[in-house]
Amino acid sequence: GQAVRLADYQPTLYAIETVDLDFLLSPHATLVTARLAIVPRDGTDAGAPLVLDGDGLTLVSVSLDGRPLAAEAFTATPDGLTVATPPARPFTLEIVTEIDPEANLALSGLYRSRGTYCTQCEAEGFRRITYFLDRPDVLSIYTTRIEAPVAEAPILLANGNQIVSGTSADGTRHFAVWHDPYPKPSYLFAMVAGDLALVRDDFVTASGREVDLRIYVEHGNEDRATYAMDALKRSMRWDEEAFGREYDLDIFMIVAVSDFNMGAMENKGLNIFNDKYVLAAPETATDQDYTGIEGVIAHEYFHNWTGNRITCRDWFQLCLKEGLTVFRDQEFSSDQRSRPVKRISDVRTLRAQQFTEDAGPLAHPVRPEIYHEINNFYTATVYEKGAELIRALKTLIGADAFARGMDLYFDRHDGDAATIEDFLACFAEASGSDLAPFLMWYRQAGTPRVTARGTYDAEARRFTLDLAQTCPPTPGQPTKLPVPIPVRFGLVGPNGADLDVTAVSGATVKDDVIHLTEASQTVVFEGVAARPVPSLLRAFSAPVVLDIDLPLEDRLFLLGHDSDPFNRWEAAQAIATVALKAAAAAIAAGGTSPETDRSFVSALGTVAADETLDHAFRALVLQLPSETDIAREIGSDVDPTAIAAARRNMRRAIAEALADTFAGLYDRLSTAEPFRPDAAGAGRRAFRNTLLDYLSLVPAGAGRMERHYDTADNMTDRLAALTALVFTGAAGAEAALADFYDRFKDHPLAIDKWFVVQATAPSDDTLDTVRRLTGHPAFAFTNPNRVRSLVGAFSMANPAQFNRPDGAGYAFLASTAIDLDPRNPQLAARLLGAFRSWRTMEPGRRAKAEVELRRIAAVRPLSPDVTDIVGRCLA
Ligand code: B3K
Ligand code: ZN
Repeated sequence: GQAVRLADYQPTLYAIETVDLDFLLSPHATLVTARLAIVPRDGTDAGAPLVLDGDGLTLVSVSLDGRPLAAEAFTATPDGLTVATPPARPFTLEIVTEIDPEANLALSGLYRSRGTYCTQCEAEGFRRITYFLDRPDVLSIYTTRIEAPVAEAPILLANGNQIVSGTSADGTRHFAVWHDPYPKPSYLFAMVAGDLALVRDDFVTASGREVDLRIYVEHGNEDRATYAMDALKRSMRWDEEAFGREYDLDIFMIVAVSDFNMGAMENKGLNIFNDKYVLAAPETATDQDYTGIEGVIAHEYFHNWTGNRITCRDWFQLCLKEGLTVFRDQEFSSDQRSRPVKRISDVRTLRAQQFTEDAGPLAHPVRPEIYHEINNFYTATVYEKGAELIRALKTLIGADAFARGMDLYFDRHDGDAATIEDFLACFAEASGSDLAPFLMWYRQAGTPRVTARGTYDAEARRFTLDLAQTCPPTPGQPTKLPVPIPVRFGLVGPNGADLDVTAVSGATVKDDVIHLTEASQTVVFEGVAARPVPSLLRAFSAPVVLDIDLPLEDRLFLLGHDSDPFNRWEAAQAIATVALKAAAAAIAAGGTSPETDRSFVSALGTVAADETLDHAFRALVLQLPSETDIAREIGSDVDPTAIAAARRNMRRAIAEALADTFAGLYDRLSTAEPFRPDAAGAGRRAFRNTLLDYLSLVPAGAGRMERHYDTADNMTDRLAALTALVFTGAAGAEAALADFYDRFKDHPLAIDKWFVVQATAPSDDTLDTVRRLTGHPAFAFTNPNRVRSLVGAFSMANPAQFNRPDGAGYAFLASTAIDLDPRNPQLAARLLGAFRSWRTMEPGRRAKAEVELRRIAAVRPLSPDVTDIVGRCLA
């Protein structure tokens, strides 16, 4: 792909006011007629060429105002259609293209998923359907006619409301016409046709509009859509209450399909979902699946305002809709469940995905300024860091100003294709503050590092906090400027309560938030009665790395006493990280792990047994930082084998020391309760399964693992037991794997978990197993969920095995991506993200990874998607 630059943005010369689409569906030869009402924009030179995007299209005919265009009046290739000198007045262009949905394995444009016709147009899939100005700042009113054989496709859907339908005299063919009254960019277009079952409900909006809610699934899956429907209704209500946003059409539809490149898509009035984020039943879906469904249903629904009603001017502004919508879905889930637990889970994901991305060759700003392939920018940085920036903004300006800014944004920009500058201007106005410095957060890649040093002067009753921020270089950005960082804090006194702070100087401090705006600032607190333990970055108030060298006793104190639950959890993580880094270094140098600190272990025991704490919270505190987190903290010359060993040793030490406590807690939780996928039930299972995980490492686990598996009445528990059996190489592992397969062989989404367990097993045989499973009848390279469960899980979630010292993991991923690339380049590129940390490896692994990356780069042809990822990895 050509480089596209933000600095080069120009509006189009022509507007497309209405789009009338006509689909004559046929598996291998669908005819698409597009009638476009085109208007030269003010200032466009008379007769300036009209250049439409295409991608792999076959043109059948093109006419202007009803007359076929002469051959010399236009040029058409598969990848574009140019009308040399269009009229200098409004005109209608009618384009007929022929496409082959059945052969479309890239799952972009119009394709078939198990016989159902469906579309995916974001970011640039619409140009695979017809020639168009396929960019988000061209907003049009769409009317869509779909015609198909009744037997093949009894259901015909598109955006908006159905206005006409009919059947041929002999009853074999039918059609439906859908009209969407809201102007939208082409990436939000959708149509679906197939033989699907319907689950219906309804919703009355705050102002009394009745909305017909429909979820379409494959026949037989109707019972498994109830949770999604419930999540949808809760999302609709919440958006009214929390953001004052009502739904705006008479119908809202969700279609679940099996073959989908990502989670879901927010097409206006017709969301299309990966069925993984719709279908759930207790026997086949884990609590994580339920929360995933709730979050993604909410996310896509919330896009109706943040993304659809107000869309992006260009793809550089992707975070305008994605960061904001992730923030909104996170807030929703926090309100539906436990806020601290949600916050900790989100920060774990942020660190694992975004911090890791930000620390390597694929690092890019939340709002990038250049791209070669936009599909590679649907990243943790745009989504998750984008959401963190919204939260940090809210923390800096306060909840009231933030709410006023949101209202202003909705008022002022409804119907617009907007930019980050437009968005920030609303908050600057609402808060009366200058947000120009805040824009640097969007422009600079890299994770800022905040260093904090506290000193207490008992005599002067003064606590001095020296804060400094730096940001490491990232590709194309060698030097960085300071950004405004909200540091939520408390000074924790000896009794565990926050000390009252009477006077401060050195920085703006509003309520419990320090505004760190300079490269370094010293904040002085006067009247501090006793030596405090600073609790900084409470609730993770900004996406930064906090470097504070608190002694172990202070961290243990925060773990036991901090009023901020996030920082209690964080204290345990920090203690473990320090110890795991030291242990990994010792092991890598040929030594053995130092012993795990007893006071830390006993503190974990205390938290585990503290019945005043949520089960879910206790589970999170007991979970050590991941191997990926430890590797990122080490930063260079990483030896993933040593990290895995260090982590395994610490888990075993904790399990051995606390075996009795854990067994007692586990046994007391074993009383059967009916399955409910709510926060309390999920928390109980998470805690019990975390205990089982520890017990699996000691003799006490032996019988419990099998019993846990055999008595499980839900997937969360069954999968936890299966994982423990497989990961410990227990005698019962093979039998459990066989049983699991047998039970769920008709449930592909459950079989995905069976692939994940085997692909993430900490065994030197895992790569062989993964290779063998690619030939399993339940596996298919054409299905992204299968590929992600096996190849993706191995490469992203099994660092020690993917980064095998012999390079065989790298070679496997490279070969897989090379095979996949001609069929599904987006998926191939996504998998190759696993190479994002290759430069941090020790020299032996680094050399082997480089060989594989170069091998991929030399393949011809190679998609723009893979070319871009590999090119950036090697740059
Ligand atoms: N907007 C879509 C993502 C589209 C990805 C295109 N490669 C889903 C979402 O973020 O809601
Ligand atoms: Zn989104």
